[in-house]
Amino acid sequence: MIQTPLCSLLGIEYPILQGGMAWVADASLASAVSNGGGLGLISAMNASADWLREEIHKAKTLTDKPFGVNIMLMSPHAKEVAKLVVEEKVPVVTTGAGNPSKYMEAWNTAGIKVMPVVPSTAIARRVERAGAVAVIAEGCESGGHIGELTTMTLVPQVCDAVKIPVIAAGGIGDGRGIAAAFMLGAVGVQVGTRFLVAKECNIHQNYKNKVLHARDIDTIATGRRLGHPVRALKTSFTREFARMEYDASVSNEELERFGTGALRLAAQEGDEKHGSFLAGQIAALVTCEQPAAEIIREMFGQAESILGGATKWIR
Ligand code: TUI
Repeated sequence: MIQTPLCSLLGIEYPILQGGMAWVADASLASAVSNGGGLGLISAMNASADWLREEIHKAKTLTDKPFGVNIMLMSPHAKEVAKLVVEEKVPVVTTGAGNPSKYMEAWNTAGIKVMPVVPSTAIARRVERAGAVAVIAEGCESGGHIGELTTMTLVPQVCDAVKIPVIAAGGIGDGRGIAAAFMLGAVGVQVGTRFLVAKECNIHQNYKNKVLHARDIDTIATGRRLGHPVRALKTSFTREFARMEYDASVSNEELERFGTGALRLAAQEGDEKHGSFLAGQIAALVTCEQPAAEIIREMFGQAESILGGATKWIR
């Protein structure tokens, strides 16, 4: 059994968090991951506080284990959602796509454990000073909004930069990734892409099929021109987005408009033409739909046998 300080910090059995994937991570997926011994998270994405309140209530009926909320800081509703997690006594908040420092005092006063996703050592230090209990160092192998550094380079540097525990994210899809994360100094992992095909994940079957059939080079990062690169599976949508990005006659506003609504179209409608199917570079390793609990057990079983044999090269 693999137990790290993250398990006691969060009251979980396996040191694994489910990524707070927009339009994907609802009460169904989050409660399944929590029931499976990890920490499930509901994504607040761009949704209103009313939507999130309902999902939190739903999750409370589906699990008696701890679960958290991921707050996407670029959301127009970030402020109201930040208040709601206090009212609802959500035990854990992860944040993404920005600096959460202005909310941290209120969250810490409420006893919420805050674990921001960080793409660099500077931001890791900043959120540690603001009161984060841990940081999630996310490399650019991951799906969605990404930074510049890979998991392999970011995780050890963040471990050296802060005293709080570090969770590794980006490119972790099986037990080998978990074992590697521990070698880099992390006390746990965050996994997104592998949970896209969890049985309890309610995305459109087209989305799941795309992940199940992806090859190693089937993701692309677009949107660098707008200051927020996003990794997704290659589709006619990403090809057109990439073309527009390099076309000087297309304005930033047009480009933003072209991308609006694309996450929902992928997740809910399975729209291959207009949807943005966010996924990480590990998608090719994901080959079957499974219950979330089975994904967790399988990943940690593999990690245990790798770590158990880790001394085989030492003479
Ligand atoms: O947030 C994510 N992944 C996401 S958010 C998302 S929704 C979205 N839709 C359209 C455009 C952009 C996002 C889809 N995927 N991952 C965590 C993450 N956070 N990656 C990078 C960061 C990050 C970036 C900058 C965290 C902090 C940060 O700080 C900047 C600053 O100046 O403090």
